[in-house]
Amino acid sequence: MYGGFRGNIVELYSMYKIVKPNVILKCVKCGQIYTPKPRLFLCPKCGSLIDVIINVEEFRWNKARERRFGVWRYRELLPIRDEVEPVTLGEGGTPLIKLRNVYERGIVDSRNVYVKFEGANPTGSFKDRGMTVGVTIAKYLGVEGVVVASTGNTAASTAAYAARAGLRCLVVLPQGGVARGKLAQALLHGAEIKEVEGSFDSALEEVLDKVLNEELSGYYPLNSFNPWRLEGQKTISYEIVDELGTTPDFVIVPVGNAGNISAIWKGFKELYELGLINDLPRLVGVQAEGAAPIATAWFRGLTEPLFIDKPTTIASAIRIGRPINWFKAMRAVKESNGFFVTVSDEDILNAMKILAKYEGIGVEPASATTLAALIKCVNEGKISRDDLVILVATGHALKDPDTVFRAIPA
Ligand code: AN7
Repeated sequence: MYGGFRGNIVELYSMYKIVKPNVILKCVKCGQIYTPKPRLFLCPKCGSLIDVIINVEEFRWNKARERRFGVWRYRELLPIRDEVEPVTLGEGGTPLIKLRNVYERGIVDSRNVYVKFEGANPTGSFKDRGMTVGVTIAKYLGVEGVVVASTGNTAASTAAYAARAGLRCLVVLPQGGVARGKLAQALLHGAEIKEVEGSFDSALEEVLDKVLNEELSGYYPLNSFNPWRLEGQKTISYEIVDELGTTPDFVIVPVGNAGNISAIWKGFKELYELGLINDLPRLVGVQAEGAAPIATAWFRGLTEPLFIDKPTTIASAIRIGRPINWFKAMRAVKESNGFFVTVSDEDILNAMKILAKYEGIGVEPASATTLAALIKCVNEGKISRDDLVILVATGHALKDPDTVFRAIPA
């Protein structure tokens, strides 16, 4: 008992050295409030995930814009104390590219579409936004290393930021399920790689079990059940508004473990609650047909996902059957008056080729789901041709060269 009590005081102290005093944690389901603790990931009362809540005093675009375009431009809206120097590689500040040619050529009947090109991040995916915050916390907590389960991009990003911070990195991957560019990055940045049988879901289960049983006590977990990491990812929304000066009608996001769509919604909602935007966008979550536990449940009007054991899709990044953030994501999409869509592997490959050939934008298959979804939604009349639409293109084409060679034999 005494040890546990002492541990809590030390944890509380160590956390408030890193996060601002106006930050609390809140259970997403039962609403219970907690003081920030580095390893509070599941609500002790009801077992659900946790959100970070920041009581922002003031945010002014003008002041923020004196800083470089990127994650740390929005420091007032992030939980990290001003005096903490972040572990950064210059993440965020990615291009917002307006599509031109696909409309003119009659390929996509929508003329107000922008791609938020997250492939331009330091390791080539949006994960870097989360890792700059997550690894900063890990570094100042003084842990030995960081650990993640991953379909690839999280591994690549964590490995790079851990290297930058001088921390060890352990990545747990589904054997044979990770695209080669991502595996190469994890190796190059010096991660220790452990492969498990089955899908990403088995890898995540292993990490979560070990973390909850304190078997990996020297290692700080940075999967998206870690709410601090998602604080970095919410800056995608800040940047979209910062650059457009308005709220888009639709934001289309690929959904795997469902952390990113949850973070994006949190970002927009915070701007709305601070009076910085007057409207909220509608969110469209996209899953691949063979890996659609949330979308299939949504179609049937269910409020809980239909988990699947063997997810299949060419888009290995989102080959996930038991998304841990399902509750946050379903709530976000519902609150936004949005919806979920599924797309076939054929549509994904086709969309990937269209973006690359007609617009010069090279994305990996998971990201191409967004254009495939837009085409489907425009055809079905769910999105109209003048709507302002953002496609969140989460990862770079170089991540998965093998799929390109299979789709376009050289
Ligand atoms: C390119 O790297 O889950 O819905 O372990 O790499 O927040 O999971 C990757 C996910 C979309 C889905 N696009 O985001 C991992 C991992 C790309 C991705 C997603 C991922 P979430």
